[in-house]
Amino acid sequence: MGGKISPSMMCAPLAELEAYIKIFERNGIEYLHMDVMDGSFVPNLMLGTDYIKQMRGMTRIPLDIHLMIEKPEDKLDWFDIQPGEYVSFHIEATRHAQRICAKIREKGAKPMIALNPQTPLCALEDLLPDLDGVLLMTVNPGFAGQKLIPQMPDKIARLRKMLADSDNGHIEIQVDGNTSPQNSKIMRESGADIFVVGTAGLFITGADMEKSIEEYRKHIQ
Ligand code: S6P
Ligand code: MG
Repeated sequence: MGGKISPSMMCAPLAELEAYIKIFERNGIEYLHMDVMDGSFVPNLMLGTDYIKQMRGMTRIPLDIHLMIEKPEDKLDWFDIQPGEYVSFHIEATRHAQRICAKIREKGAKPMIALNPQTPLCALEDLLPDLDGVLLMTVNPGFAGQKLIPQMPDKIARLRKMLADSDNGHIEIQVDGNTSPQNSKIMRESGADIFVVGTAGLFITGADMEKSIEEYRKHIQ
C-alpha cells in the first residue's frame, strides 16, 4: 500500500472549497488536514471550531485535526471529536500528553503526537503504547509555503527505526511541511506514511487538482 494524502485545508481557496472536496472524494483522498492555531503556541491564527464542524457536514472523508495550541487538554472538548478522526497535539504545549491521548481514544478517535523540528524523538519513548500516529513537523509550525528543514528526512528514518525496534511498527508517521512531490519521495523512502500537502504539492494556482493528485501519488508509492 502506498502513502496516504491529507490535503492541508487552510491552503484551499474558499471559492474552490466545494469543488476540491468533490475531487478529493472521487480520488480516494484519505484524510482532510485541519490546522488549528491559537496565536500563542504559533504566531498565527487559523481554522476555528465552527469551520471544522461545517467541514464534517460537507464530506465523509475523516478529518485529521492538528492542534497547534497551548494546553490542548483544556480545549479538547471544544472540537466535538468524532470516531475515526485523527487528532494531533504538540508535546511542547502540554504536561499531560498521556492523559490527552487517553481522552482522544475514549472518543473513538486516533491520538497522534506532534513534534516541532527541535524536539528530540526520545520525548515519545514512554508514550508509544498510547499512540496511533506521530506527526513530524518538517518545517517550523505556523505557516504554509516554507522550505524543508534539511535534517528532517533523517529524523523520519530514525523514528521509523525506533518504532520497528520497539514493536510499534503499526504507528503511522505523518509529515507536515513542504512535502513537495520531490521531497515526499525522499520522505516516503525514509518511512513516512501520511503526507500533509499544502502549497508545495496540491494547492497550486492554475494547476489541475485531479492531475496534481495523480502525479503526487506516484511519488509516495
Ligand atoms: C503549518 C501547518 C501545515 C501547513 C502545511 C502547508 O504549520 O501545520 O499543515 O498547512 O505544512 O504545507 P506547504 O505545502 O505549504 O508547505
Ligand atoms: Mg498542520
